[in-house]
Amino acid sequence: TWKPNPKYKFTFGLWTVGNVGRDPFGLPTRPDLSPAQICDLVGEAGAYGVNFHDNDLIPIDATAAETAEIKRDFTAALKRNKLKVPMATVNLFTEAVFKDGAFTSHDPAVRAYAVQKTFRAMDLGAEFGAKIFVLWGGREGAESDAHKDPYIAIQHTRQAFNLLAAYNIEKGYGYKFALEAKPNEPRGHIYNAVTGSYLAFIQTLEHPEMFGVNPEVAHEHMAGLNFVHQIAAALDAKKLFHIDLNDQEFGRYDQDFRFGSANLKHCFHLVKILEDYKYNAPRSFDCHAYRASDFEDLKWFASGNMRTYEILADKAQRWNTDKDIQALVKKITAGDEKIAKLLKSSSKASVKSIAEASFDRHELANKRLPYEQLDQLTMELLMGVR
Ligand code: GCO
Ligand code: MN
Ligand code: MN
Ligand code: MN
Repeated sequence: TWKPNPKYKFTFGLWTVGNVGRDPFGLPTRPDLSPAQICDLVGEAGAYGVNFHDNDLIPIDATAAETAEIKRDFTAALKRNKLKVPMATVNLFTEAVFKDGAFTSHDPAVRAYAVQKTFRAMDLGAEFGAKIFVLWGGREGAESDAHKDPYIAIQHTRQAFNLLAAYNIEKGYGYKFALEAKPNEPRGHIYNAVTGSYLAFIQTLEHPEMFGVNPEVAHEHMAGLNFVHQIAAALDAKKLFHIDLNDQEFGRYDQDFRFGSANLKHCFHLVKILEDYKYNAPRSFDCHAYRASDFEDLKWFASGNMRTYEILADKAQRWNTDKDIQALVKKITAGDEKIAKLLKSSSKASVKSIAEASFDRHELANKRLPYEQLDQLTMELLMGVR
């Protein structure tokens, strides 16, 4: 049971399952896996596909011969595991040249190099059929605003995104760019810190239709925000091009835990909104196994992410069909249909009717909202006793 259903398009970044357990304080605890070994692991677990940064697949200093061999091995591994590559991205954070950002570096040559590196990552992704290109501004930020003018940084970001869109058109790649916000880490402050910032920023680009967002659970939780509400905004804007699923204790360092392992209730509501509104792009797990885990445990990590999603999708469906829960939902959402209709229109007639209507606020306040009951039933469903 809970075998991954391809309809969910579960994917893993090569860097997620391939994470070797290095952290700022400690050395790796697991051996390096090749891209092909990662494909075998997630393929065995039943994933739909894998994603990569340019340099997860091809080391930055690889020779032409090495590159060709890696591509050959990777292609074979994709094939034997029936894996797709729906998304590709670019590493603009590891190399020292990006120590003060890529698209927002002071140095125009660094900015141009970052754009060129992204062009090449787009070429690489296209070779493997990727149609979504994620842009996460790893080091686009500052520790102090004395260092960089944030107003100019926004303009530099726009210049880069416009160039990427132009390249996408010129090459006919048909990419949709998915912008990923993160509030802090690895910089003290990061520009476009939350998903909502990008939703607004997209409208200022030369090709807004090409750009959407790639929200990540942990990133909004690091900022203490409600992730599900960010997803609602992205869905409403028709801009949810991709999603990074993982988990994270609120307010802590960047933990990248297995999906659903820390905030099950939030994850339930997340799965519910994705399923209710028929999100249809890949569900990508951007997390890594605990540092203490070994290769065997990695398999639990990989399948655990997908199992939790499917179990929560099942719970969401039960919630939508649970008689007691739905009776409560019906009660709390019921209201005067004629007034609801007025509110839907901003016509002169609607404005006039609303302006002239009479309301009894005391009577309106009397409506019962049995929220304790509804939340408890929700929790009991989640705890498995309904
Ligand atoms: C992080 C980020 C990254 C990005 C990835 C794709 O916290 O490290 O979430 O994992 O998603 O680099 O661009
Ligand atoms: Mn992250
Ligand atoms: Mn991370
Ligand atoms: Mn991410």
